[in-house]
Amino acid sequence: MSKLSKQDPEIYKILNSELKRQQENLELIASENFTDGAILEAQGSVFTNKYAEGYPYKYRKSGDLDYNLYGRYYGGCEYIDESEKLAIERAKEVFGAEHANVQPHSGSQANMAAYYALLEPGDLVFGLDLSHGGHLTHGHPLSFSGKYFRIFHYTVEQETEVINYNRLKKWAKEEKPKMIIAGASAYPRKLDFAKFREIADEVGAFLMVDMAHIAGLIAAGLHENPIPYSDVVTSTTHKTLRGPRGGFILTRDKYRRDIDRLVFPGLQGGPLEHVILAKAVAFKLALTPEFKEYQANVVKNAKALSEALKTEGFRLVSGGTDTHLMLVDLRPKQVTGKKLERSLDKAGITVNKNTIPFDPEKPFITSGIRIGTPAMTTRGMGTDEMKKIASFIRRVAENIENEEEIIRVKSEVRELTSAFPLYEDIKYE
Ligand code: DSN
Repeated sequence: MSKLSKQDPEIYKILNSELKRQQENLELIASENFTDGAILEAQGSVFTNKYAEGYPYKYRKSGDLDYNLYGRYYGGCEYIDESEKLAIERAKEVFGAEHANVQPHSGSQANMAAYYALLEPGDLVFGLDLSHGGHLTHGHPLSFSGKYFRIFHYTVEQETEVINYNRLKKWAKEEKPKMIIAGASAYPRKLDFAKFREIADEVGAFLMVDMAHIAGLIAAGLHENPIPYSDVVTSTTHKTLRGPRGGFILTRDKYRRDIDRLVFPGLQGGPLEHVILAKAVAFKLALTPEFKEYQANVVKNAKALSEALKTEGFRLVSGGTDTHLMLVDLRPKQVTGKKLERSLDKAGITVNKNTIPFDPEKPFITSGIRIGTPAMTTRGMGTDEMKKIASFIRRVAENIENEEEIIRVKSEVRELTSAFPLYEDIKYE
């Protein structure tokens, strides 16, 4: 019997139920994935016990970063330093960056550090509108980003549902932002970082890229790398990158001290060194040929799923996808995102409702769902399974009040997932 089961059977039961849910359901949330067992092991390790405010290096007066200088505010950090140094050096290698800060607890904190390092309160920032695929921390009025900075939300073009860079340039010339954010959490097409840079240069703005969703694709060379074009790049480690839940920042050397100061002591205290240990593992795995092959399959599956959904009568925002995700317009099926999300849940299919550009519905109702293939590709599913999944979604959407059909779909979902085992070596019972 495990320690946890003896000490806290109530929590143990919840943990076991979540493992079962992940094993039995079809996980289609575009920002989720199933991380490697080695990463779970690193994250659940004794590194969780250690405080390590500071960095595994110090800056010399000259501005040089020196790993030989003790940069922590606590003793006993020799192994923590080795691990964090590896995480930093591997992150730099994966993305070809000059400097990496691997301490942000999350993507939001990485973004906060980037804004505060480069901007003054009240500066004008360009970010993609949340309902057009952007992110809360790209200037939503309820987020710190919308409270401390003036925000201009650029949108996709109504006819094409993609960013029109000429329009973006025109807006930038009129408004003169101090920073342009390129990045999204529900945008199915590739981002043109060279165009973003050109626009930023024309108006003298910083270019910040939030690559959280596409970091895995970038690491595998399947999406243009933002590093040559941007001043600072933020990301999470747990989406396509398939690492532990957390954030990191890549930047040019000229901003590294400002970014480091902002992360600690500016925004955070003790770094989560058990997560950093696991981030180091994730960056190592991202350098393997298997990882590149996995990312290629993620994209292949996303294309197959989007085509199959069209065959099943759905409309895809922008007509399809170049990445790991797609936005499905549910109006042809006369069902809302809220309703379909709930019914799919009953059938063991996990998605999230999502606004589509120019959505007539409120954000809590929505006309769309967002679907991604990273998690199901990790399980080993391929294009045949994507066709089955599209048919399941269509059957639920067309039988939203028909419990019997939903239960039939659920049993087929169980059959499918049981053919692609997940975490077989984890036994909580
Ligand atoms: N919440 C994440 C997503 O689902 O895209 C973004 O941070």
